[in-house]
Amino acid sequence: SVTDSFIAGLPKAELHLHIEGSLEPELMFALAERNGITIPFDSVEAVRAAYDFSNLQDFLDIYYAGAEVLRTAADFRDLAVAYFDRAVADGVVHAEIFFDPQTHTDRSIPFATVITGLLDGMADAEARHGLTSKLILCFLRHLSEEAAFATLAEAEPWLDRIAGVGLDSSEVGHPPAKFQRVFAAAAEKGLKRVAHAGEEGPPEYVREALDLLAIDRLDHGNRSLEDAALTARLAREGMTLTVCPLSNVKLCNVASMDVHPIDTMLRQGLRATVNSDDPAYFGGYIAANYQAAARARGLSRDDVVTLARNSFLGSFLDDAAVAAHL
Ligand code: ES4
Ligand code: ZN
Repeated sequence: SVTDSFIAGLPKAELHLHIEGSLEPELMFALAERNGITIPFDSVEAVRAAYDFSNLQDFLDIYYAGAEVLRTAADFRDLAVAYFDRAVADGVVHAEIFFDPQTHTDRSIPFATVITGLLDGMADAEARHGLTSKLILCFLRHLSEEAAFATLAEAEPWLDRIAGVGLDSSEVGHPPAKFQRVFAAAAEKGLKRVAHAGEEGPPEYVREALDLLAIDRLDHGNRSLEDAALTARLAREGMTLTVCPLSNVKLCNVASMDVHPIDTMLRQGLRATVNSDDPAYFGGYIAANYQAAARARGLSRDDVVTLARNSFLGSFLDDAAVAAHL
C-alpha cells in the first residue's frame, strides 16, 4: 500500500485550485478584523460547521460569501502565500491556480488589486520555496457572456502574466456554448483554455467544452464516464482531467470515496490527475486527496506515480520544464 510519506514526498503539480477556495476560516477572521468587517460567524469552529454541502450551489453560496473579506492587494497576497506554503508541505513544486476576478470586481475591488496581490504571493513562493506557478482567469458561468467579455478586457494589461482562461461556478443551465465567443477571443490573445465540465453537468457539456471552447484541459470531467464514446475520445486525444476526489464527495457528486472513479479513469486510459479544488472548504489539500483516493480505491505506488506524472504532462509548463520534472 501507499504511505502518506510516499505521497507527500512525490513531486507533483496542482492543476485545479481555486485560490479563493483556499481561504481558511482562521485567515477569514484575521482579514475581517484587519478590514473592519463583521462576518456572520462567532468562531472558526462555527465556520467549519457550516461547511456541510448537498451540491455545488450550496457550496458556492458560502464560498462567495467568504470571499467578501478579501479587499486589499495585501489580502490577496496573504491568501496566496498561505496556500503556497501549505502546498509545498504536500510536495507541490508547480501550481496553476484559478482566480475569479468577477467575484471581486462586482464588489468594486479593482482587477489590479486582485492580480497584483496574487502575483506578489506567487513571486514570494518562488523566492522562498522555488515553487513555480501560473494564473488562470476563470469566468463565472452564471453571469453573462457580456460580463465575461468585460472581464477579458480588464485583463488586457496583464495578459503576459495570465496563462489561460477557465470557466467555473454553477454548471447546470450554463453550458459551455454560452462562452464560445469569449473563449475564441481568449484563444486569439494566445491564452490557454480550460473549463469545468461534467462535474454536475451531463457528458454533452464535456463535448461542448471540447468542440466549442477548444479546451486544452478538462476540469473534473467525471460524468464523461457515462458516455463510452466520449471516454474513448478523451483517452485518444490525451486530454488531461483535473479530478478532485474530496470535492466530489463533499459536494455529493460521488456517493463516497469508496466508489470514486479515479481508478476507473486510469484503467480506461484517461490522463487523470488529482487536485484539491477548494481545500479550505472540502477538508484537505492535495496530499490528502491522493491519500483518500489511494486508500479507498486501492491504488498502487505505480498508480500514484502515474497521477503525479500526469500532473506535469497536463501542465502548461514548456516542454523543457516538463521534462525536468519527469
Ligand atoms: C468550484 Cl468545485 C467548483 N465547481 C465549480 N466552480 C467552482 N468555483 C469554486 N469551486
Ligand atoms: Zn473547481
